[in-house]
Amino acid sequence: MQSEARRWILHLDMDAFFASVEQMDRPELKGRPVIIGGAERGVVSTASYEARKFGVHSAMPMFRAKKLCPQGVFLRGRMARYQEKSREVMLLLEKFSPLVEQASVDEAYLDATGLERVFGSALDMARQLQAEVYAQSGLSCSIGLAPVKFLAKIASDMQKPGGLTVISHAEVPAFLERLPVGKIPGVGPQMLKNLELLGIRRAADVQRYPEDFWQARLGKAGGALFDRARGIDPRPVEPYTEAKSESAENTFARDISTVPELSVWLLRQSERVGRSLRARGLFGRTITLKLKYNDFSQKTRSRTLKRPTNLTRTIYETALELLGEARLERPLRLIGVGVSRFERSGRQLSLLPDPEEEAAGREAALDAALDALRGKFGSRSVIRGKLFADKEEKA
Ligand code: TTP
Ligand code: MG
Repeated sequence: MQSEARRWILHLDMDAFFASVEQMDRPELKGRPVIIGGAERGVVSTASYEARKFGVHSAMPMFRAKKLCPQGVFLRGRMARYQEKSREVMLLLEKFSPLVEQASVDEAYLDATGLERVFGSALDMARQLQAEVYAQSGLSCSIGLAPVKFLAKIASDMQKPGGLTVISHAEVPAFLERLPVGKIPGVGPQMLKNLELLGIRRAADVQRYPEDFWQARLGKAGGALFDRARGIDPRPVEPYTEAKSESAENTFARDISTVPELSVWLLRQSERVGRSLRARGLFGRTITLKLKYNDFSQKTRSRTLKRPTNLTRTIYETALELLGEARLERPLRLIGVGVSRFERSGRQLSLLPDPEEEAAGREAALDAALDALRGKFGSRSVIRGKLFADKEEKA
């Protein structure tokens, strides 16, 4: 507990993120109820704080939002733009600490331990960060500062929008005395009911029963609940390492020198890489083609895309372009494709504003369907046949 005493975790969450971006890009929308949604299952993605006064909130059916707030400005949303602003904010956070973990499209944790010495106090650092986010991105955020992750997250939500909430080390016990147990992450509606039956309403009440009791009932989750209820959350801030990559390569039984033959391998590899990225919920910005000639000399060529992707088609087509540019010098004994510079997906990737994104959405649906089939029947069950034939002929 000694080292815990000086730990500071900051959690940042943008205010009404998608709606705020629209209000910033279109100043005439400032102060008006803006509701983003409809693209995904006909529900609200988010609503500006002006719209929330009418009772509109995320996940509500759009028709209901229209009834509650007929004067609202209803928009489908522009996911690419939100991703761009998200990236901007995340890069800015990295100027404050190398330990930044993006948790969703508009949320991040930052390990602020020790930064208080640089900025005067942890609170000063948080203030400066909040001001900087606003100055640089034009968007407002709420910040929570606490000794551990889950408390920082709860704190960031306490005074939205524009909030800055600190739970100091000394305040933690009193905070847990008051905290409704349902606010502890992992406590869902069913568990909440069971806890209520045991007379447990506040986080601190969990301690009325010993750790064994919780572990016997809930297993691992019981241990975590018992810990959180005492203010313990050992999870570190895990910065995302961009160096990671996903790749596939094959050495041929005999050397190959024609593009149509090579493209068959590339397609298979793109599929493998894409599928693995999709399974991990990752998107990569850089596509790399690797070639090894029959004299064992090796060559790589990379291209960085405007938007991160995990689509088989995009990976494949980029690799094919790179192959076209490589001008094969001699027969190849190996070809491979890799994707790197990962970014996390937003969870709302089916918000499809512009035509390019619409096409990407259709591709994503196709990939998802094929992934599901392969998951069921094995990776060799589905083969993309003529799908990319037009491109292959050109190549
Ligand atoms: P949140 O941070 O949950 O919501 P928010 O930023 O709009 O509002 P606030 O944090 O001030 O309460 O989610 C971030 C973005 O994610 C949000 O702007 C839109 C999107 N989103 C959805 O698309 N569907 C959802 O159900 C939720 C909760 C969010
Ligand atoms: Mg938010």
